[in-house]
Amino acid sequence: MGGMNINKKANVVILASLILFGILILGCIGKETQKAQSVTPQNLPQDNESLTYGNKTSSGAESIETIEIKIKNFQFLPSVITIRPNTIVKWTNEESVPHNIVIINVTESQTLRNGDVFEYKFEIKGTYEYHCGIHPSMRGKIIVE
Ligand SMILES: [Cu+2]
Repeated sequence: MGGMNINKKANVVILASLILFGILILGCIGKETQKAQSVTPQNLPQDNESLTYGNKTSSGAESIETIEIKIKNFQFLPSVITIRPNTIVKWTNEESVPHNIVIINVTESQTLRNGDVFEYKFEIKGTYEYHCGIHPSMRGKIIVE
């Protein structure tokens, strides 16, 4: 009697293990099928969103704009711009004559040769006058408000 009992118990344990094992395998297959179905549609739009977002911002949640000013024919184009605080202004020298940017009481760029770029981020409200240090008659104004 005692021996039979142990055998029965052993059978029950084996059977239970097999059932558990089966459930585990089914569970894994089920999960994997679900994954394969849900990954593609869910992740694609998210990736696209973050790519677009990354292009617009350089730091933090607030988007930072960049305004471009061309230097051409001894002129800043446009010569007067109005921007919001924390906007980056980017000057590009588009002619063969070297120029530079002197923002009065703020900063001064290197000499910009053809194709060179100078960027400055205006964080504080105010009116900023600037000129070319090489050709002082070239003038411009940045209004931050
Ligand atoms: Cu100049």
